[in-house]
Amino acid sequence: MDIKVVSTQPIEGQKPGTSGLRKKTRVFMEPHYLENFVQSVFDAIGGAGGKTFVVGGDGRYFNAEAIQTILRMAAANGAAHVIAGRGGLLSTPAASHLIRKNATDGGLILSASHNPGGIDEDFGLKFNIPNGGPAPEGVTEAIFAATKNIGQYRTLETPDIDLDALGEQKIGDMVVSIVDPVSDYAALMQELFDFGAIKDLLASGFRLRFDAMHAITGPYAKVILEEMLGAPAGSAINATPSVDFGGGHPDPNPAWAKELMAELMSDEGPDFGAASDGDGDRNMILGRNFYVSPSDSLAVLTANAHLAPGYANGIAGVARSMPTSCAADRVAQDLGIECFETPTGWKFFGNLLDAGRATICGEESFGTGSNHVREKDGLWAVLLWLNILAKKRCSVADLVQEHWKKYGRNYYSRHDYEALPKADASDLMDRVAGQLDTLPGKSFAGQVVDQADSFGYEDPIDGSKSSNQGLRIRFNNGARAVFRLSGTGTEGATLRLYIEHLETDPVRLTQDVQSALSLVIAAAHEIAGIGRLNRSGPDVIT
Ligand code: VG1
Ligand code: CO
Repeated sequence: MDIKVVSTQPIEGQKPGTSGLRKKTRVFMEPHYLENFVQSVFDAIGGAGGKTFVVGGDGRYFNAEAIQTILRMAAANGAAHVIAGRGGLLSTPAASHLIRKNATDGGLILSASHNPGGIDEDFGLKFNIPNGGPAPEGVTEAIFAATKNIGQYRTLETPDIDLDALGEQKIGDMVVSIVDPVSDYAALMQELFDFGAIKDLLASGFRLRFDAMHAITGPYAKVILEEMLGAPAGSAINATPSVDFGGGHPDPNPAWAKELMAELMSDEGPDFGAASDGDGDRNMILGRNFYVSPSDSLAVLTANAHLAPGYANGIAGVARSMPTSCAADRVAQDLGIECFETPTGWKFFGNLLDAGRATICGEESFGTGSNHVREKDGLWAVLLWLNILAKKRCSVADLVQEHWKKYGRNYYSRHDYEALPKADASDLMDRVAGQLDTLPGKSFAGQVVDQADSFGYEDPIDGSKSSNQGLRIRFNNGARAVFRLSGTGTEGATLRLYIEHLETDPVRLTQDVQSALSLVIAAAHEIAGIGRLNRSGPDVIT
């Protein structure tokens, strides 16, 4: 094996964000860019020598080329074995499962998730640790430190391997196993859910539509929903992964999943609709003429998970990211289980899941998952919903509305202001942060501030601390506004404003969401001076 040691220099800005390093594809394609980061990952984890990794991605532009580079570098760094998905494809949850199932030393997942793909769009790479979850902050900081110190990387001069050939090949001394991306994951889903009950539901005339948004979940949905569960062919749409996601945003929300929304928001629509994102870890759930907000979905799944065999003994606890609505908290209280509030990003759930303190976790950003892997999981959420509906035999709307009657409804929305000049976004955050101490007692749009703080988190398992995780303002009527800057964008800065208001009056449970929240929105605008952004409104409202 002829190892090539290439001299390089640190490249600015290789700091992993909420979920790995995300940059414009052309940036990742610059000389040494990918190589520097990959070598830094290996250096930060004490080298790759003798180790086994899982490698796969969401199939976006540059996925296959980047995988060839990573494989050569892994071999040159002494790795013993890499398990890769056929065609270089693995959904993020499937990669997490393979990392765990094979007791590997971690994995490299290539994805920029819900961000568009293509040579002029986004690319991303993240390292997951042996528990299958995204590297926690301690590890991402070590990786970033290594990127600032790097002087050389190791690679080989070898021809590309055939990523489409199942079975074993060798690069230098390293074995590469190419595996079917779907089969192990599908088997795991079969263990967790009552496939017989879901099959019966689908055979009874219940119609479903799943939109893979030209991204990674297409092949998974075809096998699981159509072949294994018997949904008619064509139930999964946009099911062939493409390098640029058909030119769209593979982001499962009402703004980007327009085709699916149009079909479901009709009296003749299917009974159930769902979509997933670029790398398969997000989900949007719809019923006929009914949209389920992700925060409500988390609460409904927590309340009903016991109907699925994998959770028949109940769940130990639930965890949600701080900006996610408090709907799940009341379910946890009712069930007598623990409820955790963590910073945004799945990496913060890992310790709680490993320790058995949380079983189900969720984020307002269309992410839900459980202890079956250490990532959020789009198809898992779809299957849990179907399992619950198969047992309850009611509509999505009835299930959620019954839930609201019992627990109240957290009206909830997120307003995103994208690609802002960085200075404008940080000025706004400074403006809010500067007022935190003096806000309590003051009134905005007729609502009085009760508490205001900058969210910090101390991990209850390992005691690690994370500060500055969002600015929270709570009003004395229980409403809440949260300000945060995105850690996944690749252009300027994205401001996220999260707003929620709890309604328990049974006759006020079916209002229009934006109107129900209008006073909290007005108060948030006033406090932050949103008008100074010079935008006519948010770019995306979910
Ligand atoms: C966003 C979401 C966050 C999610 C993250 C990764 O992060 O808000 O909840 O965990 O994306 O999801 P940010 O920092 O942009 O708000 V994915 O599906 O992009 O891996
Ligand atoms: Co994703």
